[in-house]
Amino acid sequence: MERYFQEEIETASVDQIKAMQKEKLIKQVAYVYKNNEYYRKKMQEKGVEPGDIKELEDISKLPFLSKSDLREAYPYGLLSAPLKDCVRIHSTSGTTGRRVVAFYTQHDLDLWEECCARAIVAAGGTAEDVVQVAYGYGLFTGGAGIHGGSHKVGCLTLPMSSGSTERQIQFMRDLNATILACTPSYAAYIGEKLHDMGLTPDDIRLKAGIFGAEPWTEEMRQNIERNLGIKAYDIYGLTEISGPGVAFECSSQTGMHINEDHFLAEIIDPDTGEVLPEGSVGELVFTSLDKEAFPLLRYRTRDLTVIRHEKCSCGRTHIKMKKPMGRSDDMLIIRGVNVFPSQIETVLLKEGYTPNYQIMVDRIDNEDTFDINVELSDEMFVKIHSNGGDDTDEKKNLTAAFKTMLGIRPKVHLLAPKSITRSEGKAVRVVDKRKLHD
Ligand code: DLL
Repeated sequence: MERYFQEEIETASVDQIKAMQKEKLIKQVAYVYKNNEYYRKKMQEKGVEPGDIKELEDISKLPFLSKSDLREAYPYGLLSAPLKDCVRIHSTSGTTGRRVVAFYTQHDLDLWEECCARAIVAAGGTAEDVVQVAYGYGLFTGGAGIHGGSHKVGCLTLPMSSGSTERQIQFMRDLNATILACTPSYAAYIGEKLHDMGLTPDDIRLKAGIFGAEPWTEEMRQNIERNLGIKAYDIYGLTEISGPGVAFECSSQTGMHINEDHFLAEIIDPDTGEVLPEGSVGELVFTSLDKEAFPLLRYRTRDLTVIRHEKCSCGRTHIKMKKPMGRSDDMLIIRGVNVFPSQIETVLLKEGYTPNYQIMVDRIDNEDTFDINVELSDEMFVKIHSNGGDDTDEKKNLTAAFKTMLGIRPKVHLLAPKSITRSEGKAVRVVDKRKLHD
């Protein structure tokens, strides 16, 4: 029987949810207008007042917020509650520009942790479970969010943080961890390490994994499920909106339910900003409905996905989003063609390679170069070397598979096992040297 953390709200009818969203939206807009000068100015510039928001559809009258607003308003400009009422900050691991800082009151932390608790229960978690949290702790939201959710469910929580992989496996075995929470790339690494230590999934007690914070493919899911002997669940979120648990996968694994009682989702055309009908691919935009410290309205995530209401076998009624296919700013344009790292991952795992790869892009003599470093498994390495080290056929076949998927031909390099640095957090898949020349 399906279990829920907050059954009444997780299975409420669509009409009930919409009515609740409308009431909360009206209140949240008035609250932000009153308490946040930065957004009030944006609304005034657009000629919108809180009184104009009477129906859910009126949300399209509100101005968007984007990462550049967050940078401009750093650190306190988008804070909507008195600093004395805030109890925590988290921050994103952005590589360029100023960091983004998000604030939380105790109410905001409770709301966020409840969302994470819903995700843990949807992955089969109960008070009997032992949750090993191997997301990073600190400014990153992964560790703290799942940790709080695990407490709310009443699980025994192992606050491991990421890294020290052998020690992770030792604790996993000694304390009989049943649920692992970390990035999918770290889960793949833990699976690999388990194998290297001469262990099999039978030597551990894990039953489920809650993996997110970066895009990962269905092929990667199967790889992790096999290597760890678990069912792997996806979880989505972003610091600006709270952290992990904005959306989470249930037993049907056909998309992630967005916690719609707290976060209102829209899909827009990333170029025009126009709201697209349900079922279209576009950029995901979130409006928080009941936060106090950092309630962003119409925040552009840059994540590309599809959202859809559909009857779900788990009984949850909240709208579902597909696995994001990547961020619009992760998309590479190489020789004029759009390339997502997830497409490379799909090809590699389908063709029997490891998910350890790196994409190298550069511009030489005004032309894009496109190289993919692919790491061989021990078995493949031995096979190639027993043939005298000639990997021409393997390279040819893999290059052809990439050409079919992408439409352009990369230069493939097959590397020895363990030559690509493993990730303990979000994997770095792309080295784009063209940016250095700009
Ligand atoms: O990654 C929060 C999180 C922690 C989510 C742990 C899930 C688990 P940020 O560091 O602010 O927050 O990065 C947010 O990561 O906009 C997406 O581009 C990407 N992302 C997060 N979850 C997924 C996922 C955390 N399941 C950014 N699939 C988001 C694909 C994801 N991309």
